Amino acid sequence: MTQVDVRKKILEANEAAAARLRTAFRDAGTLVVNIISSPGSGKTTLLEGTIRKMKDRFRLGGLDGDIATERDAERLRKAGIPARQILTGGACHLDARQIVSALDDEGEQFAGLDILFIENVGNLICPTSYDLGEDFKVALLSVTEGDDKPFKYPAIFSKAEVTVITKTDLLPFVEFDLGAVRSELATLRPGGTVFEVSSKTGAGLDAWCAGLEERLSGKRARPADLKG
Ligand SMILES: Nc1nc2c(ncn2[C@@H]2O[C@H](COP(=O)(O)OP(=O)(O)OP(=O)(O)O)[C@@H](O)[C@H]2O)c(=O)[nH]1
Ligand SMILES: [Mg+2]
Repeated sequence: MTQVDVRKKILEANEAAAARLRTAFRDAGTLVVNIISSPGSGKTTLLEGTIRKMKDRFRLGGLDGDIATERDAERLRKAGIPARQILTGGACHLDARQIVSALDDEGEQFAGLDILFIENVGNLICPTSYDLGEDFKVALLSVTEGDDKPFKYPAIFSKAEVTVITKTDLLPFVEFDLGAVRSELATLRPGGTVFEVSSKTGAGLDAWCAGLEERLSGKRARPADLKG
């Protein structure tokens, strides 16, 4: 079997598991958000801020993919939601079967959530190809990474329905052309949504949370035969 055949088989198995997850999430009315970015762009910090704003009104849960350490799941638990770390043993992305087994292990804690956040392994390339049964992918781009990232890593920014530009409090200190980034994102993902957020100052967090609420209501309002 060639390398191409093996990769195809892996992706097909992932698609099958993701389709089963999507059906289960649809039946449960859970909105699932797959968050992807380079290491250190601010995924966990954005989730901590989101949890502070939403946890009193919504049942939230988190799955955190990492190569090593329980640190991110601990941070989310400390912020007040059930969270589980998935250690990938060196792999640079999460796959749908890991999500299935994490949810099987967690049982009740993760049943009937309003929103499940999946923080993928910090990487702009590998997680792009793996469907986790999510409603949509969110790409984060911090202003400290450089404004060339959507040009250099177009696949993730075209697959993500939502891009969050993070660490905007640092804009005065770095060279980052917001206009050029927004225009490239519009080309890569026409009709996509872009939020600008600083988890440090809280700027933009309300709009991001309102976007999540809107998506959750939209998912639950859709007639059963159109849900997917
Ligand atoms: N100034 C500033 N720093 C931030 C902001 N958001 C996150 N940080 C800092 O950026 C660093 C990385 O943040 P994390 O949230 O851990 O990043 P991450 O994407 O979860 O990282 P990995 O899980 O390792 O991929 C931390 O030192 C945060 O305090 C922000 O809005 N402004
Ligand atoms: Mg993290």
